Amino acid sequence: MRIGITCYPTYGGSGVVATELGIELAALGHEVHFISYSQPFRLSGRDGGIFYHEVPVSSYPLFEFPPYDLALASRMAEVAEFNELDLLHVHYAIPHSVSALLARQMLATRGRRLPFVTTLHGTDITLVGLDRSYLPITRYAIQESDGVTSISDYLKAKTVKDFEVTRGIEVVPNFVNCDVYAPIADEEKRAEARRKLAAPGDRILMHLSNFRPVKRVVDVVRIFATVVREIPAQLVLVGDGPDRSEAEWLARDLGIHARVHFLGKQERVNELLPLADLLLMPSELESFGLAALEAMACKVPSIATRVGGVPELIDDGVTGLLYPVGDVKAMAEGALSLLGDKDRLQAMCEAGRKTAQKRFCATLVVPHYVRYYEAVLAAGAGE
Ligand code: GMT
Repeated sequence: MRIGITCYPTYGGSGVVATELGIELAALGHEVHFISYSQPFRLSGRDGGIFYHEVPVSSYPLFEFPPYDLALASRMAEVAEFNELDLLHVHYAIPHSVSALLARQMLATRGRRLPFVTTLHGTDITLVGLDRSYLPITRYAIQESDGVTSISDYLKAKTVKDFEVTRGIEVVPNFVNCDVYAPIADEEKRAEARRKLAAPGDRILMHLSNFRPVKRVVDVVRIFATVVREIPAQLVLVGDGPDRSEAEWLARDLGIHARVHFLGKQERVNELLPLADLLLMPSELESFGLAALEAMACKVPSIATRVGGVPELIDDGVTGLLYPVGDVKAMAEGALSLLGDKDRLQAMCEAGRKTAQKRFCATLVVPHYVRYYEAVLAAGAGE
């Protein structure tokens, strides 16, 4: 198939899923065309069969708000026509599904069929999508998509309820490449890499996100502050975003900044995650929680919140520990008790990797997307 993929190319789960999907599809022999305003950050020239088409958005004094969604629709239609795309797959409903809808209509007038699949990721439904200024058009574009997928049962139910969507939604969970995200088998190599972040004997707690308010990065620092009062440990924060400065200030105010390391945006998180003992994901909401899955594949359990789609990923007490949002004390106690129980921690590491392999491995989930594309194409074949 020739597939066009549109996503937010910046640091964020939906862009990561879209990019990894493109890479996996290309590895299966499909031709993949990314259409976005800049190159998705995890794409950096990894494989053949992948093409990138930038969407130029021209500014004009009259445009206080340059209309990216229109420029995107035009580019989608062009790329589809020039490269004979079979379908478009857009990640994050706003505004990508609306642009795809326009592109489909534009091409229909030229006698060309361009079905599109919309994948719902989270805040496109739970936050931004509920804004009255976006809700009607988001609902319309979801309803009119040729296929709609959601990354969890939770998000599907939320979409049906809040958007009164009546069309079918296929749940296709997020996935991880279990070869790329894997523990470091050689203990000496792992110990050597850990020494760059922590003294021998120190525990490493990690956080990975876009540092948006929904991630509650301040809670991460507070959890760590309690942990480090009891045991020698380091906190490694990967990513960047609006709440980073507040977290940095808090680490200073609490006098723990020498043990808190803000690494900023990192491209090869698969090399960092296996160095951690625990991942902290105290989010207000996660429709899935991709960072926790990537960590599980690396044999790193999460201390996380029982929200949204997280319980579909993390089996509380088996592959991680779940707590109410904001219960920093309980999360710190959970982290301490797990780190203090070698056998339980080891069992959780093993169970996490097994779950990643059995339920969320790219080799299982990517073919699910392919089957779904085929069904979408077959459904409209007679039109
Ligand atoms: O995190 C966000 O606010 C936006 C979104 C994104 O674009 O990164 O994240 C969502 O999609 C991820 C990938 O499917 C999921 O793992 C996240 O749980 C989900 N975030 C929320 O639901 C808050």
